[in-house]
Amino acid sequence: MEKQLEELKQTFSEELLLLHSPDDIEPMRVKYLGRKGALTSILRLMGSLDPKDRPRMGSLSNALKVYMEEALADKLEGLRRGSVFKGIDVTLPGRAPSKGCVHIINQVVSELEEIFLSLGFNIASGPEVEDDYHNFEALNIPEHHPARDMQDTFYFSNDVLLRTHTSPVQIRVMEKSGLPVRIIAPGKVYRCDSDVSHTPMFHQIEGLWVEKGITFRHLKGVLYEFIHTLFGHDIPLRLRPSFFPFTEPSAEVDMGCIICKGKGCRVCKNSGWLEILGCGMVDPEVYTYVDIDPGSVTGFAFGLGVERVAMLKYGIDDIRMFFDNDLRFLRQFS
Ligand code: 2U9
Repeated sequence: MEKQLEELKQTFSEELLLLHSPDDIEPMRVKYLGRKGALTSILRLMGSLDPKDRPRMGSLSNALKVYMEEALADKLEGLRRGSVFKGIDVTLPGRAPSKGCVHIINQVVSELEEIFLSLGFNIASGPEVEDDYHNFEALNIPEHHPARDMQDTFYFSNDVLLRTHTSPVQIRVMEKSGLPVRIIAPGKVYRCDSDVSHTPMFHQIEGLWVEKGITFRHLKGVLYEFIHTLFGHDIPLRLRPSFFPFTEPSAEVDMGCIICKGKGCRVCKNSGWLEILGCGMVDPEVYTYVDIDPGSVTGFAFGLGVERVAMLKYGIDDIRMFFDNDLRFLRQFS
């Protein structure tokens, strides 16, 4: 009898799902719960059971009766609202789809691109998996230079690696398109490093302007205009001598600390200045790798970390926040 009750529950439930009109409910109730209904017929067999089994069977059949009555009542209510479709109650409150937004880093990349486009630069891109030649050798970074260290670079093999900067894009453009070149190369770069100001992947924008007659004054004019557009025209800027293997002379541009207005604070390490980008005149040696006569042209190049710009712009003190995918953080920039 227990098996019969189970089978009855199963057929009842399947049949209930197929009802489409409130008018179907009463015939179904009669079919299962009426005087000659399926459950009533099983209950009639109760008398023939062993007396010790009767209390358990009584309670099981009573539970099934309650189940059927409630299921019929629920179904009737749903059908009256005209909203039950094959067992799915579409009137249940839905999950509101949350509106997405562009990741803050991509927003900043777009903002920087816009500035350089307005200054006459074009946007170039290239592979993230690079060869040693384009990532290092053609940039005047010789074999035993510390930048090639396994600890900084993700290598797939001796020759294949994840680019550590977007400079190989500029090498590829010079190899392919010839001169003049006036491009920025935005994109992801990879270095084996992780702390509050370093992540194994981050974004760079590098730029290159090579053309007859380009001087350090062009470098200064373009980069100062870029930083002033980004952070405001009142911000003080300075050029500080530096070194990169691919530029000579090289420099870094500092801007007055936007947090303490130059008075000295934790962010600027009490110097009143924040380093914002690196730059320099392209080292003549680099031209020889791309078959350009070093005597015929000059050019300048620069590079900046997009996360660093975003951290300064929005007062974020841990770079890892950008990649933790915590929606409470990311939604602030929607
Ligand atoms: C070619 C020739 C020269 C690109 C340059 C920098 C200076 C620089 C850093 C900024 C912060 C990297 O993200 S960062 O750590 N970059 O300071 N990059 S000049 O010079 C080039 C590029 C391509 C053919």
